[in-house]
Amino acid sequence: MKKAFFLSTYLLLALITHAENGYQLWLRYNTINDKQLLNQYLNSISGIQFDGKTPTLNAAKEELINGLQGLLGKKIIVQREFSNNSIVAGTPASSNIIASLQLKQQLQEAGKEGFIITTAKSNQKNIIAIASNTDAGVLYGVFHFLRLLQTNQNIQHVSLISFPKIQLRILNHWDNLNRTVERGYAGFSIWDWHKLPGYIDKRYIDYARSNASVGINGTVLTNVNANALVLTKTYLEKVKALADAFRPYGIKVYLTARFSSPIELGKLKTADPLDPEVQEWWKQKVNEIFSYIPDFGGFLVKANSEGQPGPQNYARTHADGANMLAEAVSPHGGIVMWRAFVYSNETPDDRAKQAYNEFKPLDGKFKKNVLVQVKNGPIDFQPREPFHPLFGAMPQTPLMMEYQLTQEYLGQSNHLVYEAPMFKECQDADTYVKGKGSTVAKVIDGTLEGHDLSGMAGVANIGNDINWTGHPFAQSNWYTLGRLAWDHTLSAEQIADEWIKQTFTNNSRFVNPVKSMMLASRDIMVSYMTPLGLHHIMGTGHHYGPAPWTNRSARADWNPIYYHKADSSGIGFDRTATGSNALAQYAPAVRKQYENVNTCPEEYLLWFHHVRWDHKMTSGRTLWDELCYKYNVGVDSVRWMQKKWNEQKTYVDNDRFEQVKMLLTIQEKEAVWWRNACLLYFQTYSKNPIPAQYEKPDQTLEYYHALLFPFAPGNG
Ligand code: GCV
Repeated sequence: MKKAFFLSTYLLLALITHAENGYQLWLRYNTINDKQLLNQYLNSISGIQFDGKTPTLNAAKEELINGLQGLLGKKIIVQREFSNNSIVAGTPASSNIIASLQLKQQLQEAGKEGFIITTAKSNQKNIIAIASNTDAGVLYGVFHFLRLLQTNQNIQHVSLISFPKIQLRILNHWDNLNRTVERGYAGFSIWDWHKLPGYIDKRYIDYARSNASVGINGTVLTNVNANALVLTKTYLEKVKALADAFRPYGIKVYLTARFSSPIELGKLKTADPLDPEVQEWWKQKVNEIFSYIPDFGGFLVKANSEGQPGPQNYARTHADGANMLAEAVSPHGGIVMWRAFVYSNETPDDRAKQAYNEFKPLDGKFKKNVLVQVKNGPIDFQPREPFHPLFGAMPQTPLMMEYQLTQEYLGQSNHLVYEAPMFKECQDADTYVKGKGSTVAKVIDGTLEGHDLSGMAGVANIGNDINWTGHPFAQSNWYTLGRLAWDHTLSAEQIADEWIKQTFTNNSRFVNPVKSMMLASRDIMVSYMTPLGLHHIMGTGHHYGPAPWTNRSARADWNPIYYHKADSSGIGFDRTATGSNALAQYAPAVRKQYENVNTCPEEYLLWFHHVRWDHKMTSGRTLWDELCYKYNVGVDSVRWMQKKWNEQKTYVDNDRFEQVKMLLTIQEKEAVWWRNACLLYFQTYSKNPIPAQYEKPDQTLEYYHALLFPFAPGNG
C-alpha cells in the first residue's frame, strides 16, 4: 500500500516535472492538469471549423489544432459543418459563418491586425468565434485564444476585442553574416547563412510562430554595424528564403543598409546621398530586393555613429541620408528606420546631449516613410536611465522606440533581469511637452502628435542556444517586447503573470513568488551595479562586470571615469546649468524637478548631479553610506531570489530548476563582485569606511583591477 502510494506520488511528480529544455518557450501546450477546468474546457469546445486555405490561415489552423490537442489532451476534429460549441475562426472573406455574425462594428474597431474572440449564436448553435479582417489577425486571435487556455481563463462567456497600439513591432538582430552576434549571449546567430537558401531550419518556423504569438510583425535580420554583402544577389536569395518562411506568420523582413554600399558594391566613387548616381544605385538595389521579396519592409540604418559611414562623411545631414533611402523604398511601400544613436568623440559636449543636438534641428525634414529610432535613454541601454530627451522634442517626426532585450549592460545572460518594469518606467515617463500626461508611450504610439506610423523595436536576445536566450528567464524579455508593442498599457505584472503561467505552471504557489522575483529583479540589478543614477561603469569593450577605474580607452566617452566623475568632494555627472546642462533638453516641468539636488528623484541623482559625499539623503544617511547601503541591498536581494527559487523545486522540471539555480549562484557571485569592486574604488575618493554592519570585501581593489576576460561573449 505504502509502496503503491510512493509510486503514484512519484509518477505524478514525474508527470508534473518532466524534463524540459526551454525550446518551446511560452508555447507549451501541456495538458491542463486542473481536472475541473479541463472538463469545463472540454464541454465548451467540441471541435473547430476553419475555412480558407491561405498560408497564414493554414498556419493558424495548425496552431489551433496542435494547441488544443495538447491543452485538452484529446484529438481535435476539424469540422466541415460547425456544431454546438465549435470554435469558428476566420475573416468575413474566408468564412461564411464569420461573415454572417453581427460583428461589423467590432471588426471596424479591430482594424487591420486586431481580432475579436466572442461567444456567439449561429443557426441555433453556440459557438466561439475568432474573427478578424485579415488572415494575420486571425492568427493573432488564435494565439490569444490559446493563451487564454494556457493561463486558465474562463472562456464560457468570452467576449473581447484586441488590436495593436503600435504598428511596427520589430526585433532587431545584431547578427553578423559569420554568425557571431554583437552583444549576443545565447550562442551563435540562428540564421545559418551558409546553408540558406536550400535548408530551412525548423527553428525559423518556430521563431516565426513565437513572434506571431506575441504580435511581433517584423524582423531586421542583420547587425546595424552593417555588412554590405547582405545586399548582394547571393545573400538576397538567402534573405528571400527567410522572408518566405516568415510570411505566413505575418512577419516582414527588413535589412540594415550600410551607407557606403554604393562604393563597396557599386564601385561608385562616392556614397553622397545627393549624388544622382548614388540615388540611382540605391533605387536599382531596392528594385532588386523587392524583386526577391515583394513585401520587403525596408531598412534600418546606423550612420555616422561608432565608425559607421553616413551622410555626414559628405557634409550632408541625417535627413539627407534617410530621405534618399526613403525615396528608393517608397514606391514599394517600404520604410526607413534611421537610428538616433549617435555620439562623437570629437564633440567635446556631454555624450548624453549629442543625439538631441543633431536630430532636433532636423524635425520636419524627414520624408513621410521615415521613422527615427531612439533608444530609451540618452546614453546606451544602462540599467537605469532617464527617458531620452528626443521623446517629445520632434513633434513632426514619428519616433520609434528602441529597447534592448539582450542584456548587454544588465548581466548579459547570467543574470535574471525581467525588463518590463524598465520599459514601463520609460513609457510612463511624462515628457510634459504638451502639458501633463504627454507620456513617452503617447509619443511612440503616435497619438500625441497624430502620426500614422509608429514603431517599437527590441534588440534581440536570441541565439542558437537550445532555449533560445541563454537564461531561461531572458525569454520573458522577448515575450515582453511583443506584448508591450501590442498593448503598452499592459502592466509589468500582467505580462509576467501570463508569461510564467505559459512557460512554467499555473500553480499559484509557483506563480506568485516567481512573479515577485521577476518584478523586483530590475531594481535589484540596479542596486548592485549602478545605484543612485550611476551609469556606464562596466568593463570596457565586453561590458562584463565592473571597471569604474577605467581611464585609458581610446575615446574619452568610452571611459567610466567620464561618467561617474568621482573625486574627493563627491561623485556624479553635473548635467544642470552649472555643468553640461543636458537638462535644458527636457521640458521645463521635467527640468524643474531634476535640476534641484533635493527634488531630483534619488534614482537619477548621480545622473544629473555631482553630489558631495556627505550629502544627506532622504533616508538620513550620507551619500557614501547610502551607496554602501544600496550595493549591499542589491547583494542581499539576489540571495533572497536564490532562496525563493530554491523553494520552487517541486513545481518546476528538474532541468530548468537546476539551470536557474546555477545562474542565480553566478549572479550572486557577480553581485558581490560589483559591490566590492565599486565600493573599494569609490572609497579611494570618499575616504570613508564601509559601515560596520556590511560584509567587507574579501579581495583587494588590485585584485578586481587585474581581472581579464579576453573571450567574453558578444564582443566581436
Ligand atoms: C551595434 C552600444 C553597443 C554596440 C552597439 C551600439 C549600437 O555601443 O556596445 O555594440 O553596436 O550600442 O547600438 O549601435
